[in-house]
Amino acid sequence: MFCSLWTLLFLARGSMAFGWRPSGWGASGGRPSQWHAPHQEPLDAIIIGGGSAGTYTAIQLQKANKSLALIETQPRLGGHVNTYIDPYTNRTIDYGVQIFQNISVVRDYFSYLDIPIETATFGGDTKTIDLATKEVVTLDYGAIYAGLFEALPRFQAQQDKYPYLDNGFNLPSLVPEDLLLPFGEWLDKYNLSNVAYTLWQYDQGSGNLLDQPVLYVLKYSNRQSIANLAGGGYIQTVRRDNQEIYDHALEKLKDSTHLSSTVLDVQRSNGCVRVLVSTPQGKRFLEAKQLVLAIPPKIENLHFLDLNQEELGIFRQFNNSYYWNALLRNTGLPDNTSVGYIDSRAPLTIPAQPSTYIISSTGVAGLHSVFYGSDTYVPDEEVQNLMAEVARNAVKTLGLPPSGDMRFEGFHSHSPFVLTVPTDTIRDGFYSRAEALQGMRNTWYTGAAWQAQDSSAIWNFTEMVVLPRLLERLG
Ligand SMILES: Cc1cc2nc3c(=O)[nH]c(=O)nc-3n(C[C@H](O)[C@H](O)[C@H](O)COP(=O)(O)OP(=O)(O)OC[C@H]3O[C@@H](n4cnc5c(N)ncnc54)[C@H](O)[C@@H]3O)c2cc1C
Ligand SMILES: *[C@@H]1O[C@H](CO)[C@@H](O)[C@H](O)[C@H]1NC(C)=O
Ligand SMILES: *[C@@H]1O[C@H](CO)[C@@H](O)[C@H](O)[C@H]1NC(C)=O
Ligand SMILES: *[C@@H]1O[C@H](CO)[C@@H](O)[C@H](O)[C@H]1NC(C)=O
Ligand SMILES: *[C@@H]1O[C@H](CO)[C@@H](O)[C@H](O)[C@H]1NC(C)=O
Ligand SMILES: *[C@@H]1O[C@H](CO)[C@@H](O)[C@H](O)[C@H]1NC(C)=O
Ligand SMILES: *[C@@H]1O[C@H](CO)[C@@H](O)[C@H](O)[C@H]1NC(C)=O
Ligand SMILES: CC(=O)N[C@H]1CO[C@H](CO)[C@@H](O)[C@@H]1O
Repeated sequence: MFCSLWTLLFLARGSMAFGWRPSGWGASGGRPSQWHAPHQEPLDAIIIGGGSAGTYTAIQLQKANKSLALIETQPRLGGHVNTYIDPYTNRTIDYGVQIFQNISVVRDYFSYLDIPIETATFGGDTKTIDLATKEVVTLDYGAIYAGLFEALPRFQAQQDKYPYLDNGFNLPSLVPEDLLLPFGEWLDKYNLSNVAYTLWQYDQGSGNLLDQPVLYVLKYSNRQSIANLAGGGYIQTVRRDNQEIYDHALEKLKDSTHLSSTVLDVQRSNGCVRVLVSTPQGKRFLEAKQLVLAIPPKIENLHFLDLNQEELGIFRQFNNSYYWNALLRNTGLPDNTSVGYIDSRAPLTIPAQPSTYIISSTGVAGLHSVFYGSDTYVPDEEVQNLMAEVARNAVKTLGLPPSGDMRFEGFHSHSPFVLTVPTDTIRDGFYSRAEALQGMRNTWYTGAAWQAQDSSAIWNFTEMVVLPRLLERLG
């Protein structure tokens, strides 16, 4: 009820801050309809970010009969999903998000969106190149798996010490020192080095794995994920079209979704959230009772937000890793052959960053996906050149004839990827202060920074932690 009273003040502020002039209102020069329209009830929630977390939140709020707006900068929902439709075979390839966890939250969500699932399979032949010698090495998979499966239960016993890491970062005020150790030291301490290489392959994009605080590794490789690795199995979509998850969600949400839209300003006061958004149809002014931020909360992404000192103090501290993927046609590598990497001179043979994780077969003739990570900034153009070079070198190392017409069918930066803070900052209670922001100033937070780079775990976190409190607030 306070919303309307503040509208004009907000519009005045918006017009000053962004040079809002009548001539700039929409292509026709008309005014936003909200300017004159008598105020309707504010929406229940405005969600900023239509990736994994924001789309899930929107669908669940809609199911609970709440009114909402979902704002996404891209012309599609889905965030890190990259689905390519091969024009030659009409087959789809997911070279972004690929696998999910077999948990009820995921099964229910996919069933609601009519997305059939099956147990994930990882096929094909992997050649491993040693970056130190630039030669193909034959790995003794029997010994590797024996070591891994001996160590996994001991790894799980360590995870079980921290059940509060399942959802969110609910760290005790005295953060266990083990969680702050660099992962490499912790592996030595508990004789768990046999899990290292496999976790490096799974925890892609998280920077230098062995240097990271154990906390982040246990968040990414959470208990459910390790259980899948140890035997339960991941799941994948039968139609191998993960964009379809989001396209089906969009069909349900289309009246509430603003794609290709940019948030210009957010004002939160007196129990009301006011958002000024630039849409392809012109500027829109939205009001809601609650705000959900489902974007990476790096300070440079939040210029539109009326941050207070507490929020600023949290968001300005995030560091991040960098992650890229690409789809290459005609690399010269055989179909169904993937190329992995070790560095025999590096600790636990894990290649130092920046590095290629894998050149992966896709199951579709002529196409391979490539994944590249760094803990420091690298310009996208340089990464793209490095990926091409890595593919050419792999072909050469495998003794195959070079390809004359290799080309990129897709290339994406997914940075900022994993958001982290330094060890001392964790010890000083960063995450207690961050978690305390939930619900403050009618604002809620979800997404990878609050859980991990794992869609399934993000949906579970959203379902179990964020939505119950948000719905309670909405009454
Ligand atoms: C290559 C790759 C492979 C992956 N594979 C898997 C996998 O197999 N399984 C798995 O579970 N996870 C996987 N992940 C991780 C998973 O994608 C992420 O954990 C998940 O997408 C994070 O969800 P999110 O909602 O936090 O962020 P995102 O999905 O990135 O969503 C954020 C959204 O907000 C939008 N946005 C940003 N800023 C604004 C703004 N100012 N206004 C409006 N919108 C904005 C973005 O465009 C984006 O759509 C993978 C990630 C990558 C990059
Ligand atoms: C939402 O509304 C529909 C139709 O009015 C109703 O059937 C359903 O029970 C409501 N759901 C909730 C969660 O209130
Ligand atoms: C391509 O595949 C889609 C999805 O399976 C299908 O709907 C469409 O008809 C196919 N198109 C062609 C040209 O085969
Ligand atoms: C998911 O797990 C259940 C057992 O909890 C199993 O019955 C089912 O087959 C699994 N689903 C898939 C797609 O693997
Ligand atoms: C470490 O674990 C390996 C098995 O992975 C075992 O052979 C070895 O004895 C263990 N070392 C110590 C010091 O416990
Ligand atoms: C890859 O291997 C699978 C299973 O062996 C086979 O069905 C498929 O045709 C192969 N794909 C290509 C592109 O060779
Ligand atoms: C999902 O949430 C429940 C309840 O908090 C938790 O017990 C479980 O471990 C979570 N599962 C995953 C995969 O995150
Ligand atoms: C916000 C930010 O970038 N913080 C830190 C990231 O990591 C480097 C190296 O540890 C620090 O110097 C930054 O201050």
